[in-house]
Amino acid sequence: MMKKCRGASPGSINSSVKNGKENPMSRFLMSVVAMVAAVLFASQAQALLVTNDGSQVFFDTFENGTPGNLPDTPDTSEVGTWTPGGTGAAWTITNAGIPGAYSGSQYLQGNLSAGFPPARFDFASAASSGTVKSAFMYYLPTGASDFAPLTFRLFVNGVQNDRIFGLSHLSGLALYDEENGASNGAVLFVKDEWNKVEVEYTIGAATAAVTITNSLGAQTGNINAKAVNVGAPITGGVFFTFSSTNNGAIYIDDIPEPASLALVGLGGALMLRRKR
Ligand SMILES: [Ca+2]
Repeated sequence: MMKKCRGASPGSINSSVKNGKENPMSRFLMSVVAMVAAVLFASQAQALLVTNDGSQVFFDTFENGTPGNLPDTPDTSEVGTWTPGGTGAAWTITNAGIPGAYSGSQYLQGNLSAGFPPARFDFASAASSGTVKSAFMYYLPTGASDFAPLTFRLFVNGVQNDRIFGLSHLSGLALYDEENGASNGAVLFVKDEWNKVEVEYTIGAATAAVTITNSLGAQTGNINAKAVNVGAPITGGVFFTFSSTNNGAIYIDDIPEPASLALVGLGGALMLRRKR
């Protein structure tokens, strides 16, 4: 989406110049197109790690921390706090250039060991109802184990066994339903590239919708909630955990904010107007 937004402005300039003469009407129309496109892209993007009924409850770009230090120091753009859990020392913030930043120049790196307890990072909000969405980027290098390097879970009250659902992947990189022991071979993670992970769950529902977007395209499947916890009272807020028993490194980053995409498009349109 970023590339499409960026590409719109130079293309607009070129198309408004014919035989060395500028066409003001063409430029104006392209400005309108650029602004409309910016709004459309903004409405489609999911930039936030976690929202509840549309409100941010957690967001971290990992850009404000000193590499090697945990947790990230929140800046004004970030919402909520998180803490390393389990063998939490395995987590760090890196700018080492591997695998290459998806957003900005820093991301969360898990240097994880096989076995239990898993390394986790946890964050929680006071929200206890509504539709929870999470979107983030996930990178698994070649050579890392396929077996559950990433788990993403939604807890009822912070107690491990009270989780509503958990998603991860197994050998073959198929989306795996932790609570019910089922793999979905139609939804696959891909190694050595950023995978966009989107999860949407309405608290109390029986399933969560998961979309994994990578070089295979956008793949959608469901994860079933743990039956005993469907409709259970939620007393402790909504907790999320990333954890891993992988023997190797994984990387997590944010997805660029819709606001910044809109500003890119709007800025391009305004620049065209100023050149009239
Ligand atoms: Ca980042």
